[in-house]
Amino acid sequence: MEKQSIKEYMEMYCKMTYGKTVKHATTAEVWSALSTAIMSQIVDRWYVTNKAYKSQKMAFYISAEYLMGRALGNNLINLQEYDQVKDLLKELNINLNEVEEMEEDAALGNGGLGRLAACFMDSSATMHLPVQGYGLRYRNGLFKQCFKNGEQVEEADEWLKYGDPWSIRKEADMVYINFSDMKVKAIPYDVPIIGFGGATINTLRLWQAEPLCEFDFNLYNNQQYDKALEQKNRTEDITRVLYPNDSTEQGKLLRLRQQYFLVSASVQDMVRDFKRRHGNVFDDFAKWHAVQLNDTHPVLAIPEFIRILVDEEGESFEKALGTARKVFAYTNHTILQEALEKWDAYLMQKLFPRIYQIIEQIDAALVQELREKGYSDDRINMYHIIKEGKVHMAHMAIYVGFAINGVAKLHTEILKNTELHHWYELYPYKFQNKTNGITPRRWLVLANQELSSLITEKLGSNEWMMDLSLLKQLTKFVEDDEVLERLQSIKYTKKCQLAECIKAREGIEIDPNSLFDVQVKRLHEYKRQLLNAMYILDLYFRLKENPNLDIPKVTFIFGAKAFPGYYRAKSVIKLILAIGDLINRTPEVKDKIQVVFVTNYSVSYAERIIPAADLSKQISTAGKEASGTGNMKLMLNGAPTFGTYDGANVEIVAESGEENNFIFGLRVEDINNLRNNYNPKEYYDKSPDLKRVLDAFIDGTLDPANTGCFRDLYEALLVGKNWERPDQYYLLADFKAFKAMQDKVFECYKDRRKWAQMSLMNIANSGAFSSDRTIMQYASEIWGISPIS
Ligand code: 26M
Repeated sequence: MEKQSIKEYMEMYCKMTYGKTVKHATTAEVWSALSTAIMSQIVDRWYVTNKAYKSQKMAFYISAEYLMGRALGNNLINLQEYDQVKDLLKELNINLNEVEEMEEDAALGNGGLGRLAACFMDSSATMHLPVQGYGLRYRNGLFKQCFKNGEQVEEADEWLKYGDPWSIRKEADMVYINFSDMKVKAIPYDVPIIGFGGATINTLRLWQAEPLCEFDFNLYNNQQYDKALEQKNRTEDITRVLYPNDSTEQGKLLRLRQQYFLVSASVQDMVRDFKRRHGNVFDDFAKWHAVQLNDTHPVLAIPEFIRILVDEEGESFEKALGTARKVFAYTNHTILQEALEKWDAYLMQKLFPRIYQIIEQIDAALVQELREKGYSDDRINMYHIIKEGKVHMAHMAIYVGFAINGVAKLHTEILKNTELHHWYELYPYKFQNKTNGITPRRWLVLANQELSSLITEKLGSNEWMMDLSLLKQLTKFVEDDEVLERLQSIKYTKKCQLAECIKAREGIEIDPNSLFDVQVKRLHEYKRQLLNAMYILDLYFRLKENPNLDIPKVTFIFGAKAFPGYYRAKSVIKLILAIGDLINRTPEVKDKIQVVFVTNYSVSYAERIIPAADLSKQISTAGKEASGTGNMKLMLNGAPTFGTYDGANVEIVAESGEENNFIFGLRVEDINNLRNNYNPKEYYDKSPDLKRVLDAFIDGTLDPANTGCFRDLYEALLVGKNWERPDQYYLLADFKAFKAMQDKVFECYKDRRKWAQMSLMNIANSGAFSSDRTIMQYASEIWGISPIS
C-alpha cells in the first residue's frame, strides 16, 4: 500500500466532499476519507477475487443478521497495514485510535447468530473460500441501550449517520420483488470482506428496499403531500429496522415481508448469475451453488427457488424440488420452543399466495414419501410442514435440505436424541455437527495487540493468526516465569485500558487490581444472569456480617441488552443495577466488591471488555445454550471459564482441562431427572442464605420505595406465573454449587502465578475454536467447495 497515495487520496476526498483540507476535517470526516482511501486500494483485488470465483462451485450464506461491528480497524489488521496507517496519520497529527472510535458499529444482528455470520465471512475470505454472504441493509440496526432511573431505555441506532464508505451500491444488479399488494426494488450494497493478508476479498451483499417511483406526482400536484409519499414509506419500511427476536403480532407481517424480500432478492440474484454462466438448464445448479440457511429466517428461499424454476423457467414441480434438495442446507441455533418459527398460514397466503401454494406442494411431497415408507397417519402428523394453520419453517428446511447441523457437539446430540429425534430417525445421514468458532483476527489480533505481540514473539512468527492450532506450542511455557509474568502484566494493561474506557463512557471508576469477573451476552432467563446476581447479593450479606471475609477484591462486570418487549429480562437488568447501588451505599462492603453494568454492550465494547476479563461466566441451564461464542472469545484472551456443562463449554473444558476451569452444577441428565418433581421452594425453605437473598427482592432492601418491582422475579422463582412452572431454569437448584465454585475461584486467585498458568493453558488450547476450522468443515463436509489457489 502506498503511503503517499493514501495521503493524496484523503486530501482530495476532503476537498471534494467537505470543501476543506484534511487538517481542518473533523474526526468523522477523517474516518470517512481514510476508509474511502483504503477502499480505493482494494477494489482491484476485490474484482480479481470475484472473477476467480466464477470458475468454480460457490457457497452462499443467507442470513437475516450480520453483527459486523466496526470495519476500519479490522480491515487494517487484515490488510496488515495497521501500524503503517497509524504512522501515516501521526505525520498528519491524527491519532488512529480516535478515528477508529468515531466509527459506529454495524449492528445488523441481535447476538450470537449474527456475530457468527460475521466471523464466518472473515474466515471464508481468509481461507480463500468462494463464499458470498446475502443479508439485509437495515437502516436502523440493533437499538442503542441506555439506563434511565435504573432501567433499560431503547433508542434508535443511526449507524449510517457519517455515511457508509465500506459499501458499493450496485444499481445495475437491482431486482424486483413482488408481493400480492406491492412491487418493490431490491438494491444491493456490496461490502468487501478482506481476508487476512489482503489477497482475497469476498463479498457480503446487503439488500435495501426502494420504491419503484419516488413519489406520486399527481397526488403531489393535488396537494396530497403525505399520500404522495405513502408508497415510498411503505416500501422503505421493509428494510427500516432489524427485528428483535421477540417482536409480537403487530410487527409480524412486516417481518415476514422482510424475510421474503431477503430470499427473493438473493435467489433471483443466484439464478440470474447461473443463467449467464451456464444457460437455462438447471440440472447442474447444485454443481455450482450450495446455499446455507442461517436458522429458519431465510427458509422461504426454498419455495422461492422452486417458484422461479417452475413459473419463470418452465420446469416441473418435481424436478425443481429435486434440484432444491441438492442445494439447501440448514443450521439450527437453538432448541428454545419460543424461538422455532411457525408462521400463520393466512399471513403467507395474504402476502405471497403463490409461495404458499408451493409450500403446500412441498408438504404433499413429504407426506407421499412418508406414506411410501409405510408411516401411519399419526406418525406423519409429527412431520407435517403445515399443521393447525401454521407453517413450520424448520420442518421445511429439514425435509428439503440435504444437511442440517447443530452448532456444538452437545447441541447436535440433543437435536438428534430429543428435539428432532423423529427427523433423525427418518434422515440420519442429514445430521451433522459444526461446532461454532470465532475469528482470531478481530478477537485477538485487533482487540488484544499486546497479547498478539507476545504470542508472535514466543512462537517465532505470526503464522498462528491463520492457523490457530499453533497456539498449542505455548503450553511449553507453562513453567516459564518470564512468560507468566508478561501474561499477567498484559492482563493488567488491558484492565487499566478498560477501566479508563468505563470511566469515560459510564463515569464509573473501577479498580484494575481487582478480579474482573465478566458476564457479557444477550439477556435471557436461560443464560441466568439472575443466578450471578443472586450470588453477588449473598456475598453482600456475607460481607456485611463479616467485613473480614477472606476474598480478593472483585469487580463484577455485566453487559447485556434485553429484548424491548421481554419484561422479565428488563427486570433482571433493573435488579442488577439495584444491587450495584445497594453495594455502593454500604461502606463496609463497597471497598470489597463492585458491580458495573455497562451501557450499550456491543461488538466494539466486547473488544475492550473481553481482553480485560479474569474470569468468563458461562452459566446457562444445561441443555439450553446451543453453543455460545463469547465463551470462546474469553478463552482466547486467557480467561478461565466459570460455567456449566452446556453448549461449547463442554468442548472448551475438554480442550483446556477441567483443572484450568471452574465447572459446576447440574448436567443435562440431572435436569432431565429432576424435571418432573422439581420444587424450588424446598431449597428456599432449607437454605437460609437463599431465603435471605430472595426475600431481599421484596422486603425493600433492593427497592427502598417499595414499588414491588421485583415481585415478579421472586414469584417466577418460587411459585411460577402464567401457567409456567416455578424456576424454569433451575437457579435455586444450582445456587449451592455456584457458591462453592465461586469460593474456589477466590481461593485460586490468591496464587497469581497459578492463575497465570491456567490462563496460559486456556489460550494455548483455544485453537479448536477458530472459525477458520469451522468454515473449512462447512466447506468440505456440507458445501463441497475448496479454496481457490
Ligand atoms: C425468541 C423469543 C423470545 C426470546 C428469545 C428468543 C430467541 C432466543 C434465541 C430467538 C432466537 C434465539 O436464537 C438465535 C441465536 O442467536 N442463537 C444463538 O446462536 C449462537 C450461534 O450459533 C449460539 O452460539 C448461541 O448459543 C445461540 O443462542
